[in-house]
Amino acid sequence: MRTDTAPTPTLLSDYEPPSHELTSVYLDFDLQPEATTVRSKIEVKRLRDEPFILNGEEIELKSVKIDGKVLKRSAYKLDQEKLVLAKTPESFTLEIETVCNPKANSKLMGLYVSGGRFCTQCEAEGFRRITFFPDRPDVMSVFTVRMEADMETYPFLLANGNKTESGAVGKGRHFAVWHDPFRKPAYLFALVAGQFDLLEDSFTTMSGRHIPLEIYVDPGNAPQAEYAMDALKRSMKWDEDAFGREYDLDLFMIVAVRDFNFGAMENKGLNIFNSALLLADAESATDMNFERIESVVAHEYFHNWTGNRITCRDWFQLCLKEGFTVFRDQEFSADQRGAAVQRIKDVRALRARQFAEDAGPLAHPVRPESYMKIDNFYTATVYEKGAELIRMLKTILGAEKFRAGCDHYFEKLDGTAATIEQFLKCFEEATGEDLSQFMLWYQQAGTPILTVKRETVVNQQRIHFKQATKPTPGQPRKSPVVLPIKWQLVGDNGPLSEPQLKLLKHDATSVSYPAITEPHSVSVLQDFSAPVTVRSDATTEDLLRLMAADPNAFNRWEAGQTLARQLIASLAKAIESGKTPPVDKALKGYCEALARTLDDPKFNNAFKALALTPPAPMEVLQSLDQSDPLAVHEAGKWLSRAVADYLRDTLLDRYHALTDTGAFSPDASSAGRRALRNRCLALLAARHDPLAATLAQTQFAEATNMTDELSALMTLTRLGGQRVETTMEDFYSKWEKNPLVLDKWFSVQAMRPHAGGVSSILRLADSTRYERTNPNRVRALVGGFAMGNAELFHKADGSGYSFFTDQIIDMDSRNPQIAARLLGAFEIWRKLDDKRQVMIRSELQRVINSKPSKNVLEIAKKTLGE
Ligand code: B3K
Ligand code: ZN
Repeated sequence: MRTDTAPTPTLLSDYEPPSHELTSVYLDFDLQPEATTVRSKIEVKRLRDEPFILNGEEIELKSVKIDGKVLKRSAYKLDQEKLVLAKTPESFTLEIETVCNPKANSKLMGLYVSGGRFCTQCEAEGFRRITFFPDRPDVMSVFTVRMEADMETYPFLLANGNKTESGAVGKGRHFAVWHDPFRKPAYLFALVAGQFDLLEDSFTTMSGRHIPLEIYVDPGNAPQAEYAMDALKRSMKWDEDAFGREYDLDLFMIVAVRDFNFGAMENKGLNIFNSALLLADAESATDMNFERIESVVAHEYFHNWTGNRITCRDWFQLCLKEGFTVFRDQEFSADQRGAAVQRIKDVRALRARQFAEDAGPLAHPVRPESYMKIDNFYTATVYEKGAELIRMLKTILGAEKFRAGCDHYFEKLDGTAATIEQFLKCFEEATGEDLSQFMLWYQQAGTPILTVKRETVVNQQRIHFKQATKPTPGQPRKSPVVLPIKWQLVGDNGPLSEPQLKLLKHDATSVSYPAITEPHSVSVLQDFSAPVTVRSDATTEDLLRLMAADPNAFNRWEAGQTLARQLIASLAKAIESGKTPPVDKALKGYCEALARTLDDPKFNNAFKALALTPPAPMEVLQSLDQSDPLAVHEAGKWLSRAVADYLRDTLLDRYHALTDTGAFSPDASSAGRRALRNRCLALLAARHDPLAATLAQTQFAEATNMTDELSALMTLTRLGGQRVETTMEDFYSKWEKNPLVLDKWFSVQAMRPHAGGVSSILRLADSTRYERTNPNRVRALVGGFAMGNAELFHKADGSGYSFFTDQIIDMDSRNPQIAARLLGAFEIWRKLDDKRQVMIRSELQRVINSKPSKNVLEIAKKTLGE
């Protein structure tokens, strides 16, 4: 929708309970790609004497009936966004007939066509694009759905719940009726119709119920769904063991589609997935793909309890379901793949996306208080920081009390649409703890800075902890939050104390311990016990000691990252002022510590690969004041080169020793081995080792799995040279028929250095190979470029910014959600040098002048600070 006037925000403080209750909803779909008729029959009870508001967008209203009587046009108000019935009886039957055009639905919200199949996406506000309805999560009802479609083109007709009827209706058409006995909000509605291959399995629940499991995929792809099926069964079992949660319906279905705005959707009993997060086999999917599939399958399944049975009262409470469910999927992955490695990966992602958001113009609380478009609030803050809050709750309460709180929550609020206040109250009731201060974490934006200082007082040593949070948009003053700090003393040979937990509730606190003569350091915030930035007085010597001896694997990794961040920051300064970076003691110590980690049998390969991966340059940029992003990028490369020079022989040795000889397995240990081996290759390439190109070329030619093939390809593109173009084309021809692998090809193209500069990316966007209507393809090219190609995106002449803006404006005309999300790449602008700030501001103004959608307008204005 194009807007000329400033749209009004929705406020949490304006919340009013629904005026009408829906006893039951019956929907009848006559499915035709260009004109689908939807007839609804809803039993309504009036709760308050107020107008009944039904949302509706881009659908054609044919008729409205109350208790069987057609309403005259004067009996209701209708505009672009809603249908209002000013006066209604106390209880009545409402019948509405509408027509929509699924084929023309390029926003991919509501009912649309993907690859010739009908599918839906209703969260957050897509149901209103199907029929007029009180489209808000606190209006829950029992749904029955009948659909009718051409039998040959659409042999499978699916919806939520259980199938109660089906059959032929003549003229080559058939029908099915589905009934979902669980009350649910409209955003969990789903319908699918089309031709699929079906992968079947089953799961027996803890009470002995036999649940058929069905995964629907494009014809020919069933074997690629086997890993997802296995992950589903493991998730179902895990939720029973870890949270006592059993599946409820008689059937669980997943459908994979190619055109999807995000990863997947937890519709009751009928999850719909982006095929990129469901399909995998050794040849076409990387280990990272397998890992993501496992966690997203689990995430959507876990929503059945945290999201579906207990849903959100309003969209401000989104973190109630998302934060909790991300926490649950992280715990699941930790159990499946190893806790330390999982924690490191989760924290890396948090720092890269959420910390950046919290420090920039789009910062908002985990529970926001105002929005223009709720689609813009499916953010790293709501999801990832939301999960950190649940993790802290568990740390503060302890595992047993946390579980008691969860059990109480599931029992007390089952079947309701709840708030964060109600959620926390359940934990207070179950444990007797006072969580009033904890609520602040949900209300206050910004990443707290935790300052740690040591002091020796006579024969006591003290550690002082202090917290402060910088102002964020709309929140100039911050209060202290309750901060769980896990800490431990570490000597050269390991721990000198047990791990301790200190709660910092005010601005400052301290802990003390008897003086120790032995040299030692403090390992602070073990396992990242709170989502904060640590500023400590730890010296290089402390960090090196922790890298060598911290018993907490996460903090061992963290010490290396802290040191690397400091090194990159000072290298960047040197580069920016035209000096040659010095090779100092810290750098040497860092390299030696990495060498020891690489040799340490206590750590697995996955951990070692992470230890050898320095922080992303953009993460370092966050901690600096207005810098040249390319200098930081150069500094990152310089550090990798220095590490590779130091470790050269070991890297080469490991590269060969870790070569796989057996059959492919996606398990954590095999994936860890491949990760470390490919990390060794990338480091050798970073020093432009003459051997690296040969190794990468051979690996590319001989790879039997996508992880190795793609890593080799990326290494070759970084090394450059004449062979890159032909290798890229070889990869293209090999995978031409597989759209998921072609997405990978596009992202490698988007992220690689191009001699032709930004115009090479423009050529890709203009080529017939590019599908501008497909979100995965757009994310691969435009997202890959903005987030993964610092050299071209931040090019000093501004050509990267200008290309990016053109793409956003173009995308916005079709799919505002995707355009708005990609536009987030500009949120970094205040961290950049003056020249780049001016260029990005003018690009954002260009976006605003293009009369964008509400989604894009909100992000552009907020990014500019308006
Ligand atoms: N709940 C969906 C996300 C919907 C996004 C709507 N803009 C997937 C998930 O988080 O599980
Ligand atoms: Zn979710």
